[in-house]
Amino acid sequence: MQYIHIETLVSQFLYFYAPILYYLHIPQLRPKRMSPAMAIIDERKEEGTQESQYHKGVKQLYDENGHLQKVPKKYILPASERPATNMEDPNDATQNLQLPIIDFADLVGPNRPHALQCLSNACDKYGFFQLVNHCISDDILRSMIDVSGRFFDLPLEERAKYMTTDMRAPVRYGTSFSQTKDTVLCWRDFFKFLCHPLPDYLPHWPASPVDFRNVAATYAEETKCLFLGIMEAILESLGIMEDNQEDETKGKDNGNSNILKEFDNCSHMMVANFYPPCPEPSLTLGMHPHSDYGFLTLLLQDEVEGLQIQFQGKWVTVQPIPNAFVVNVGDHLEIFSNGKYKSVLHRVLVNEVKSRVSVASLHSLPFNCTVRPSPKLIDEENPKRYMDTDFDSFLEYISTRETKNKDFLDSRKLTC
Ligand SMILES: O=C(O)CCC(=O)C(=O)O
Repeated sequence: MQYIHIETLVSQFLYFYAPILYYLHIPQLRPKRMSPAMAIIDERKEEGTQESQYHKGVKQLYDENGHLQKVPKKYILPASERPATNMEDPNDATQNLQLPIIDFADLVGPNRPHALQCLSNACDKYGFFQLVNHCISDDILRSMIDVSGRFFDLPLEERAKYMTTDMRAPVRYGTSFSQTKDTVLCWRDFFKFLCHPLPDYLPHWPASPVDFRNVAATYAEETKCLFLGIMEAILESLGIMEDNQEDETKGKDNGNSNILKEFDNCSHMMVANFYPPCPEPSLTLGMHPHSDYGFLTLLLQDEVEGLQIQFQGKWVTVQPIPNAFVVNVGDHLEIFSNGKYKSVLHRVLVNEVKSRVSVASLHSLPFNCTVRPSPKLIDEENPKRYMDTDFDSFLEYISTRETKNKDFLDSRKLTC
């Protein structure tokens, strides 16, 4: 009798009470009226869901919410960091800047001495210039913008194959600057891929769109060649080119003295950027103010304006010139030139109507090299202004904090 009673209780529990207890512990099946503690758990869960949504990027956010009327909170900058439209704000970006235009044909022709003067002035005064007549065909440039746009148009599952937070990955798809560290996210998705040596990296590049590898490989080779041409001119404009050759014949190692040779084997990374239309462009940015880490960046932008550089304390918009490159001095060139040519803060605005695509080609010394001020540019009047640095310290720096402005470079400055 006693035995039957226990058995009844057990089966009653299993068949009747257990499912109820189970049901009460599944959050989605819980009754609508919750205790305050239960409500908090639910809110956190919702926040968690949104975070993972943001990690899919702004393209996805935009595509999934065609009706998106507002920028989600996660993208809203503090008022002081928003792109101002207010005339009274001293940081107001109402003007467009006509950047110096360097004609590459002049740099390699009989007008070289004059072109070198213009180049020196551009690097010294602006840290940016537009490069025209550079010999890379319009067709290659158009194809690169086009294939990058088509890459971002692929279904998320295809793009997501390249999502990683590993900064050393040969290819990396992501959003914002650092989606895990940025307190406020940028309205930008990116695809970064290493390019040199090409045979090592090409197999890692996307096989879709089908022409991606072909187009990007041609573009990578051409931009590398162009970078070498500009870099040679920049070394000459710094007055260290002849010495370079002399040192070479004397076989003297003078701290990056053979730098042009080292650039043959340079680190080369390409970044394709995608900025979808944004419902409230005055509250956010496509890219926060930053400088680039390498020697030079060759930026190709489509016809949609958005790039702004800081010039004389103001944000000014760079007008796209069809098929021109926007070239800018990076942190490594600032270090190498011992501060003569400075990397310049730049940022990207977004707009309500058009998406924008740009492709940045970043060039520096091989990843395992040390970058240091050229001894030729150090003397009593110009003491060494920067510590030696390398790519590892840069990666270590950016992967352990939210970086702002030029703070990596600032961390390398010596107080003379
Ligand atoms: O999209 C742009 O105009 C600028 C991109 C940029 O600054 C970068 O990729 O570092």
